[in-house]
Amino acid sequence: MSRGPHSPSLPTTSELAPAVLLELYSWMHRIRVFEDALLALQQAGKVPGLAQLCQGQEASVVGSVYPLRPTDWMLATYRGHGHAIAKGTSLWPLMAEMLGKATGCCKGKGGPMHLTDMAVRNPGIHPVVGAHLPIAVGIGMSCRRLEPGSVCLVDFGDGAAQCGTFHESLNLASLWKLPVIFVCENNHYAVSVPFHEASATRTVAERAIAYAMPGVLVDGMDVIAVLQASQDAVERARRGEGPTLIECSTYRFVGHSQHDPDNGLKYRTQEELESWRRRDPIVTFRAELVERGVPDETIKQRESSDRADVEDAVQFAMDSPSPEPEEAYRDVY
Ligand SMILES: Cc1ncc(C[n+]2csc(CCOP(=O)(O)OP(=O)(O)O)c2C)c(N)n1
Ligand SMILES: [Mg+2]
Repeated sequence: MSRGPHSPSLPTTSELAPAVLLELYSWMHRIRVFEDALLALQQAGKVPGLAQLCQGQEASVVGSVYPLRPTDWMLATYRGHGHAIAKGTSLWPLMAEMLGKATGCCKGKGGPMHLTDMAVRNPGIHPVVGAHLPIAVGIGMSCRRLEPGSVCLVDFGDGAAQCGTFHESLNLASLWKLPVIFVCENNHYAVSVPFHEASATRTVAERAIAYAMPGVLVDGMDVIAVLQASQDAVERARRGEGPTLIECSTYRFVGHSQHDPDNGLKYRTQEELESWRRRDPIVTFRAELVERGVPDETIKQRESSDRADVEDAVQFAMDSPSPEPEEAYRDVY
């Protein structure tokens, strides 16, 4: 099953219907279950290349992407498999791509690090830190000229915010009032380097003033807070008023990659990890759903359907063939 992309006209947060709340929860839950399965496949040696997980950051992912229309564009980092799911890539070709199979959304040639899905306007998750920000500015320019009303959302980490491309991109996007939404997922570490040891400013959001755009700092563990910030930024961009910088304060529950297998405990403390885990966006939002009147049984049904879909996607990927050798020369420029 592939659930369709998102409502073009979302109500304000206070008016969000139980069905929308359930949808937001389910997107986060699917991403978590998908990544649990991906991790198990990786540990079993089935994933060629690195698959870097966004576990803990799902509220930032889903809240920021949800207001986008199917016709809007989105770019993310290597940690962007959740973004691909939220933008509408079906779990089956996505999982097949993770295993480098011919049925993958890049015919097995993208893998976990170079995934693209132009069918949902995701021109790529990018392994080179900060390299996709100028691409987002270019897409923003093409949106303004060729597809007025469309926007481009670009997700990046706190490490990327220290790159020269960050400054160039924000400056140009603001100068030309391009419809770009810059979303920094500040998980407080770039590999093992803490944010406060790499940034001259206390936050990323406060840098927006230097580029004459709004800068918003949100709780990246709260899907509704992120959604509201993203929706405001998307609407501003659609009105032709230019870009916004959103900083989501969040945390990854796992190591930077499979080469950092002890959940990053060489450079961060168990207490810090536990204190963020107590704010797990999926657990806390589930409790909020129940409080807002969504029946527990309905949530459980959705959870088991998410799990069944992921299991089916894994089976599909495992059963799929590898690409033929000639495939290496197709779609290459
Ligand atoms: C230009 C460049 N320099 C260095 C690297 C190696 N590298 C891979 S991920 C990473 C850290 C990025 O941290 P951040 O932007 O905070 O994203 P996060 O991994 O926390 O999501 C680095 C330095 C790279 N991929 N590209
Ligand atoms: Mg980071």
